[in-house]
Amino acid sequence: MTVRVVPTQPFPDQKPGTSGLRKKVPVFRQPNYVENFVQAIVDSVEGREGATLVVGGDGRFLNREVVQTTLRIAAANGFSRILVGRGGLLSTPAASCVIRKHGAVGGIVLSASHNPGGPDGDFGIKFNTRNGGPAPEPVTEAIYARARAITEYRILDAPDLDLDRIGEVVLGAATVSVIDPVDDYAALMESLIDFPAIRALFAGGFRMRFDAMSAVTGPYAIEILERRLGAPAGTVVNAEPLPDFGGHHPDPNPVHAHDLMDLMTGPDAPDFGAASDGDGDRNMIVAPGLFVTPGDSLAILAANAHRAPGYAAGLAGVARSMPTSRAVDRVAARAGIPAFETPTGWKFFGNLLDAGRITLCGEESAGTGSNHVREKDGLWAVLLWLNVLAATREPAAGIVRAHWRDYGRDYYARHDYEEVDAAAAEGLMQALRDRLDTLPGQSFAGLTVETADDFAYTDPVDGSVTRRQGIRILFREDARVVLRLSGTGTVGATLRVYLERYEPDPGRHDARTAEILAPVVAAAEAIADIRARTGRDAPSVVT
Ligand code: VG1
Ligand code: CO
Repeated sequence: MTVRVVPTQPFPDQKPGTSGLRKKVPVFRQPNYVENFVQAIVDSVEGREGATLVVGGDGRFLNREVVQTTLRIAAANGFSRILVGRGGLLSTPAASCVIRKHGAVGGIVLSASHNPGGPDGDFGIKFNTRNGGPAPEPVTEAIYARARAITEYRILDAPDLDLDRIGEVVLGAATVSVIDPVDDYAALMESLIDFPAIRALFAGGFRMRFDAMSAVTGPYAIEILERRLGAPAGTVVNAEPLPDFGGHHPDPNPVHAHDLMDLMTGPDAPDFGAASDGDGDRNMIVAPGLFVTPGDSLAILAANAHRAPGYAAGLAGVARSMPTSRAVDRVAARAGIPAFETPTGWKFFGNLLDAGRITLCGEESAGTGSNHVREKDGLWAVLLWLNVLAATREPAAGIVRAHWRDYGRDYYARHDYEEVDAAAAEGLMQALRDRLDTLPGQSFAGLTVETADDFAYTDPVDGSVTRRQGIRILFREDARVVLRLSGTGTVGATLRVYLERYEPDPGRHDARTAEILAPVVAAAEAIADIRARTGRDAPSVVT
């Protein structure tokens, strides 16, 4: 097999965002587009000569083709061992697990996460480093710089490999191992979570539904929930990964997982409901009649993690992304452990996890995780919840309500304005930045601004500074508005408005979120002029 050196021209738009390079499928189908970016990644991997690389994706449209291309480029660029999930599949957390367990120098993960797939949907390529986590900014910057200057790529002339059979194949100077995508991950879960207790729970008649949303977690959930934990067949629905996710938006929230919501709010609700996203790193938790916000879920897991064997020693600390509700901070304060506030995106948790400063962390966007891997992990969160349910034998909704009574309730919602004109969205943010200093002391819709700033983060481990991560407006009434632009959208700009209000009084924990947040919504509108600037009367999605 010969290595071909192919001349190419750079594409100017290969800049990784919050989570890798994400574009519409037709963009990735341009000749050399994939090859350029994969070569740019490979060029930025130090010590690749003789090293191990992990490759896999969420099974969406283009997954198989891009896996084949990636294998051929990796084999032509010095890697000696390449691990790839059978069928080209690996969930994001499983990829992180495999990288760590097998001492790989990194991994190339093909996914656009919760974005829709199919010929007109989205595709994505991201790089994870040797700790198993998303590449930090200096690495993504290096990849982008390389992609802008690329003049050639190296690729092996070889036929497609059979990805459906477990085993080893020689590819040029490299060996490709097709591995079971679930094995290592399931073993890790079994080492952290009390499987016997959960098995006893299911044996006692406990029922749940896990909606894999026709995405990558299906095989993982079937193996772990149904086979190893004894949940009845049919517990996992939409379990087969489909290239277009059955035409759905594989985003586990009350809007896109409405079948699950209907079931859980109806008369036949099982004891527990959960869902995961396209690449398996997000989770949604629903108790009968009660959606658990990701911020509450993080706080509840932090307060109860010691019930699972992997966390019996307690937590070193916790972290949340800045727009995530402050519920977990209250748990940390009571436990006397540090709580960190980071910019949006899992890569910012990496240093804290590596340094042992935190054990658990999470984001409002349905991401929860721990130091077991370096990605957020959907199924892990579901298993930790099941562990808590099995250990306490309390109903899920009861656990949530007791938590509110104990710590107070953080009412929370996110309003997304999708596919807004990019210049208008930038204009809105800039106008806000320009008047931040004038806001404190002013009142809007009955709320008085206490502080307002543009969030900047100094990493406590390496001292690096990341600026302009979103506008925070804190009100005296213990309410907060955060505004930022998405770094994962693929069309125009997406404005995210995060709204929250803390309510300590248990007598007021049963109100509708929209009602409690109405003044906060009105204040955000008054301050940011959202309607006029975006030309939208209402958000595209409220979660
Ligand atoms: C969104 C979420 C963020 C998450 C990111 C990747 O980013 O807000 O919390 O880390 O998606 O998640 P943005 O920049 O669009 O707000 V996933 O499940 O795509 O790996
Ligand atoms: Co995801």
